[in-house]
Amino acid sequence: MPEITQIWPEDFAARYRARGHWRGETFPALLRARAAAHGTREAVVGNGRRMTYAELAAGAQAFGAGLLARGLVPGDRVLVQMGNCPEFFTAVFGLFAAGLIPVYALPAHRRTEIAHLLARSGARGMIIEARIAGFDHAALALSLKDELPALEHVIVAGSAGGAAEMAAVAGDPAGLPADPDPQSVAFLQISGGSTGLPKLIPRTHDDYIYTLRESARISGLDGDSRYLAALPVAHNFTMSSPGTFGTLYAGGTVVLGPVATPEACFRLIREEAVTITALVPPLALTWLDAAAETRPDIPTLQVLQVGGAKFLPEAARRVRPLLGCTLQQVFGMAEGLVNYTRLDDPEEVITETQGRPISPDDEIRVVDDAGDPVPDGMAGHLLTRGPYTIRGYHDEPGANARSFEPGGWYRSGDIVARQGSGHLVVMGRAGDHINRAGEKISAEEIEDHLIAHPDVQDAVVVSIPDAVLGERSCAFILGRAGTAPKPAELRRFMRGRDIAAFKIPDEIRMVAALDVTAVGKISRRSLRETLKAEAEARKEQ
Ligand code: OOB
Repeated sequence: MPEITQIWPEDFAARYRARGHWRGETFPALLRARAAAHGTREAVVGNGRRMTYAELAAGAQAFGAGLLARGLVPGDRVLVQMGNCPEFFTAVFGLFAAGLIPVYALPAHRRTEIAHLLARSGARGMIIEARIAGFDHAALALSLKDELPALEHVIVAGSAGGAAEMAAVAGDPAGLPADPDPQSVAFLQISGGSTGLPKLIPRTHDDYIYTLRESARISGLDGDSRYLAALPVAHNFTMSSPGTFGTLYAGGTVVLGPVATPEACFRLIREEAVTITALVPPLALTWLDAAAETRPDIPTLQVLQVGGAKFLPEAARRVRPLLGCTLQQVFGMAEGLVNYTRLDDPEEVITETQGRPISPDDEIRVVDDAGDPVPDGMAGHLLTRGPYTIRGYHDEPGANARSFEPGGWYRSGDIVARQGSGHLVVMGRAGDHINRAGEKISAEEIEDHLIAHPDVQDAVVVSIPDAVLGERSCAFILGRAGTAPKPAELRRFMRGRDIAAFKIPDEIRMVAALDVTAVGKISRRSLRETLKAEAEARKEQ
């Protein structure tokens, strides 16, 4: 198992320290400091529980010590798959306190993704919610434990036969290790996955806490802020932009939304006096429609952040009139770079751009296919490096060679245009990836599943523009000679592959042949063009 590290060249690291970005802060020290400064203030509210900073810190320390008492050792990886529940914070800060490294999985992930993340990270433990939205995560975890010798510990919030209960895992905090090296890896975030299964993104204490401090400032957070987590807590947007961790950094209160529907969230915003929340564009659209209908009384809400996928100006302009708050567009990636519109930017910047970088030391290059810089205002590939953008994925030599350029530049796969002011406008993606309501789907991964069907000779997955989801997926299927699997049968087959449900193609089309490019590769471009022509023909009707 390769060591888990994230290393910037020493001259860059020295600059990031000298400029005050990396301050040697660590997650265990951060929570202790907040608990000491305002222990009685509410840190996390959700599922009918209210936890103060002192309770969160004490609970996390006892839990972390309990994990070590069970035989985990600092540096071990532990996969965390939980919904938006307070125990998520006890678990993750407990892992930090014990020097253990969380690996974040999303609730939508199923056996295929979880087994991959466990194997790649070499995880020795899993901390899960026994059930999330009706799915039995405990049964899945226990069956994986039988199969994977490295996976020794399954701990559940709630209860499930055969697994340790989180509440019973407690030890003496005196047994916790010294604080980690601020440049060491704090956790493994996962990539949106543009090719194949999710990749592991090692983030350090120093680099991530820098983004929390600056994101909190840019989004106007302070000790009175109340952040509603409506999106999954394990996603990088919800966690750090400024998200739940940025809120804890600022000494505010995290309010957990079990679902992101407008009815439930408007009520929570009212009851919990929420000041800021974050959505992906399709959810923002449902909130806007609901608000147009019901005119909710939510005067405490100051900021609505929208990100994860492109939010169109048309919708963006409706935010203030309908929700009575400032829109903040957020264009970020788990690999690092995050852009924000600033709260005091002119209205047209807020509605028409995806913001500008957090840091004066975020370096941005917009280049053409040959790698040459394009002038401002022209679309090109976004390359970036900076004080919180990784220099490589964990144990992915192939992906690292593709995604990182000499000099350490990360090739984001996004096509953007930079304005003279430094604001970026996202124009699309270069790669074969579908951004379905902010969930990133790798075309290649889905094609792999489809061609596993005995009647499928070849499969190509492309995105189709969708008014609600932004993009949806369409699979073109070439059947084996003499066979034509039915779309319903292929859907059933895909469900049986134990993958996240959002990856099952929205549309499946049988074709008699697939166009190929000059080098004999199947032409996704020609398929996309077919779909586009169809959409335009429909519009004209
Ligand atoms: C966020 O992170 P990921 O890692 O799930 O996905 C990153 C990709 C970007 O490369 C881009 O393709 C797309 O998601 N994206 C946007 C966008 N925000 C993200 N595309 C257009 N407009 C936007 N506002 O999605 C993420 C991480 C941190 C903060 C916010 C989002």
